[in-house]
Amino acid sequence: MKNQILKILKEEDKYISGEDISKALNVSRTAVWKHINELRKDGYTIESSSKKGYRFLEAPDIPDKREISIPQGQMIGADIQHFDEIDSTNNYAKKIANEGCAHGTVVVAEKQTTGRGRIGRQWQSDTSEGIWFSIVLRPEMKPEDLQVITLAASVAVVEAIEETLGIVCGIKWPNDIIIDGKKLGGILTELSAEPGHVNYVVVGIGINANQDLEHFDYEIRQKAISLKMCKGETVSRSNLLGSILTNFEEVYKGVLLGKNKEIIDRWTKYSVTIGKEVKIAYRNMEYIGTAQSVASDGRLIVQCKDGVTREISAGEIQVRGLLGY
Ligand code: BTX
Repeated sequence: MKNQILKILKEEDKYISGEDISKALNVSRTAVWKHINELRKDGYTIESSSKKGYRFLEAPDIPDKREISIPQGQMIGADIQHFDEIDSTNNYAKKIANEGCAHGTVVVAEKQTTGRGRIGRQWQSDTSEGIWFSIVLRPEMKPEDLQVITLAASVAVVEAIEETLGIVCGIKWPNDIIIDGKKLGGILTELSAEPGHVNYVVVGIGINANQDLEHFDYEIRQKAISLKMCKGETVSRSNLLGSILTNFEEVYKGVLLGKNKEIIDRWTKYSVTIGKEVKIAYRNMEYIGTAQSVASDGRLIVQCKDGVTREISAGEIQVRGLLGY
């Protein structure tokens, strides 16, 4: 009911009387008044006048389904579940995926208490200044072909940031979103699969949106950056998330159609890894070489100094730029 009232107020765009709202929704005027007060508690600015009724003024920047706009019929984000606080959106997404939630379900949280990076690392996400979310996918693909989904997700993110904010980011293979050599965001892809069959994939994405430098933990202050720090002003998390989900729908369809080359070309445009010297640490071995390109399955092709060309899969190794990013 609360959200129906909000919809009416937003559509009206001028004063509408409590009586008209109550008639439209077939509820009492007291109920309308109660729900309007709840919307105000949620952060909505709604003006009221004893003679004219209610008027919608401003929405809070909360990335939930009320404020994220995506095209009609889009599957990614058709169901958006928003939490004030959660352990990790990836954990919750995996739980509901196991319970059978729909392809494209999105889990967003204002704060994560145990946000995770790759290989057991922590992801600082204890503040609603970031965009922390996970997308559940049910691709009809073989497990070994999934790597390109992470690259597709980073394309969706960097293109959305460029389109909505005019900021051009870099991507460090496979999934670090970089600005000025500092980390703006990252992607943690997890899956449940059996031989030859994928049950689900969860793509977890974290983007630093509105933090000031001192809001980052001391240990990561030298290497973290936010969109606000770049732009010099607060950015709308709900706008950006809507744009990422819309881009992801498009790029994910490309994955299903086997348009890997097109996706990798788009990814390469933003790459800060290709052409650079990299150090690969893998099973107590270290190789140094030049990152040459990304294969159609998403693996990084490195021409190593020992004369061997190696194809590297995410999750197996760490790639570090020797001379920064
Ligand atoms: P990663 O393993 O590449 O990066 C983790 C490393 O990045 C940490 O060890 C730390 O040095 C640094 N770091 C931690 N927090 C931040 C931050 N806020 N900004 C910049 N650098 C940081 C990258 O892993 C993948 C991160 C995915 C996060 C999303 S959020 C939604 C979803 N839920 C969840 O638990 N994880 C994902």
